[in-house]
Amino acid sequence: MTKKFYITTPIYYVNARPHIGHAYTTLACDTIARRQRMMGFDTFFLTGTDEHGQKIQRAAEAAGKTPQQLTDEVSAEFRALWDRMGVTYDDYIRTTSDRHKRGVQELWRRIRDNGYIYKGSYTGQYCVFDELYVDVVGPGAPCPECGRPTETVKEENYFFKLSAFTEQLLDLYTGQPDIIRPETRRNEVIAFVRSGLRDLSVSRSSLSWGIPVPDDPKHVIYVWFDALANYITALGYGSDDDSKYKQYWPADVHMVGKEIVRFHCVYWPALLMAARLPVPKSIVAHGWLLFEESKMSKSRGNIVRTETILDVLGADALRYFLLREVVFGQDGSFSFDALVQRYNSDLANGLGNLASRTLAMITRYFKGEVPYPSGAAARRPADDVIVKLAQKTISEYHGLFEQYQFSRALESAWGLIAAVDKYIVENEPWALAEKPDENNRARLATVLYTSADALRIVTALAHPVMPDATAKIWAQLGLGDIRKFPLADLRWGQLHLGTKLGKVEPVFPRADKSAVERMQKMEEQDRTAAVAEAQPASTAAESGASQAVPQLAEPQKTVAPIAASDGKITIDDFAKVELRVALVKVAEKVKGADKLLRLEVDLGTEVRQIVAGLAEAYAPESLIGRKVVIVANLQPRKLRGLESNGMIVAASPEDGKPVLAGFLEDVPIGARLK
Ligand code: ME8
Repeated sequence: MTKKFYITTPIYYVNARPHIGHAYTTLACDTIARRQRMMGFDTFFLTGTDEHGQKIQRAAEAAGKTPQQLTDEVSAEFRALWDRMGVTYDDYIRTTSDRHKRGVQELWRRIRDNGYIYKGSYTGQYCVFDELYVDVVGPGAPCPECGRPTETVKEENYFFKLSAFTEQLLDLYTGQPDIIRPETRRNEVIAFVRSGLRDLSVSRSSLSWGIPVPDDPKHVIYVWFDALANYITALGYGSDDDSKYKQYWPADVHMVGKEIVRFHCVYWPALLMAARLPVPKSIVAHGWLLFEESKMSKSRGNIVRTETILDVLGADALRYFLLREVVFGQDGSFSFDALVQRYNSDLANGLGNLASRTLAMITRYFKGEVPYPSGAAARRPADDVIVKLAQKTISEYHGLFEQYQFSRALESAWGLIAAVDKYIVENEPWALAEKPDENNRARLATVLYTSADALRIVTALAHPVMPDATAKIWAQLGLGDIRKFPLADLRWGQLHLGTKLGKVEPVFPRADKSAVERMQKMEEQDRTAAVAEAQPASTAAESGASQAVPQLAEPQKTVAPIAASDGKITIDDFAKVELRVALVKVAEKVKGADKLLRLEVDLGTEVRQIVAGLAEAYAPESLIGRKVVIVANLQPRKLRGLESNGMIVAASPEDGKPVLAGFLEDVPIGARLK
């Protein structure tokens, strides 16, 4: 009987566009799914989007859209990107779909009917960014997960009896030791559970953008309860046809980033236990992709778009880079320089060069038909070294891949490429071809067969990582459709005598220096375009050091003026400027700059760093705890090496000091000015 394999990505929030952090998880899952299919598993690969909750509702408000409009747009954007990259997902779940809503409500009823949901009221802190109840800190305190300020929530809620599952969870982690990987994450989770679990609030009554609680529609189901359930609702749980649920659940792998381990390793298994459903077999957590030393994320404004890399180097290059460069489980840095360097050294000069030189020589010396080593006389020990190394590489690669050690697996395969390159140089097939007596001919056949079979082996192993390029090399080797190759049977010597090669063409053209510049430029242009879309020309002006102070200076050259010819703007133009109330949490002088203060301001959904030209008018301490107005959708920029993410609004008298805009009545933080 064919074994099944079910793998999932997190479902991504639709408050922001996809970036290569999201692509990292999705591509890792796609690689695993492709490999499992080649290994003969009946594989199901799920991805999708997480579309409910306060974070999305606020993002929609900020964008001047309904939540449904925003989620439709951004969810489609994620999906289009995965399609463009050829991601082989089997289903795409959206949490606003009816099938999902039905399944979530069914799960709720089941847990409730089993006695694990009760009504209570919650007074405490909530982190909107993480959609997390934080009941261990006081009002205004930062979220222990992300450091952003929390909001006080006081509302009637339903609670899930999480505390009842402490022992069962600990037994699960012991009885199923591989359930959480890597080990460091497992230890963190165990320590968290041992420290004692409190019951979890699982509904919101001050929010409408969510799935109604069955039999009490004043409440909506907590967004993480809703989101986690996607892993079963996508399989038809709670619907008339749950055949896929029966076939594929429990999941073999939930792949997640390290920041959402607790939701997946504590809350999710406990919810399933409460519903008396099987728990997942494993949750695998990877580290973060960093850009300029900090986590790539929209709120930090340091994202790299996947599209830029696809346009310049293609999907295979990105896939290879992410899996080869980043040690899976740990954080890894992304840079365009490193990407291009890896591309040239490992793909253009490595696999690409081995393929083109080997196949070109077979074409030239053997009329494009695979020759076969003839007789012991033509063999040398060097040939056996390659054969042995290839055999060792196959088993090593499989072993490492199964342990999610993608980087080491690829390193091992590329070790074989390097050995074959050296073998070709040392055995000089071109010299053998020049004196074509019988011995040399046999030797030439052996050298080229050995090289070609090693190339075939690396190509098969690398296929799940680089599906397009390897499919081309496979076809050039005359072997047909690589996806049909049973990877579990990969052995030395499966390349048959007389196999007719396909048309030999280079697969990885070398990238020159301009590739880096082009990608950097594309990213800059994208950011500028986003600003142009969001900013009227008159407010786009900020002059260098005094970013906090709006002054009517020259508009940035790249920003298209959108004011009408009479100098007036329309209400739509104004609506593009996102003015919001923010609370100053931190204020300090910027070293070596008389006018500048570095501020951290809380927007309710996030904390931003803003560098403002206020130092001559305000002492830093006097600003802490003060509510200010900020332009929240300004393109980030660097001032004195510090990133400034927004602009503080102040009146700017001709010859006087700036005076901050403020309010006479109290206003909630995050409120929009319009
Ligand atoms: O957390 N480096 O969604 P999300 C590596 N909706 N991976 C990154 C990354 C980075 N810089 N940035 C994002 C949510 N990711 C919830 C999940 S699941 C039931 C609900 C990847 O849009 C990584 O997989 O914030 C991370 O866990 C996920 O995107 C977070 O996506």
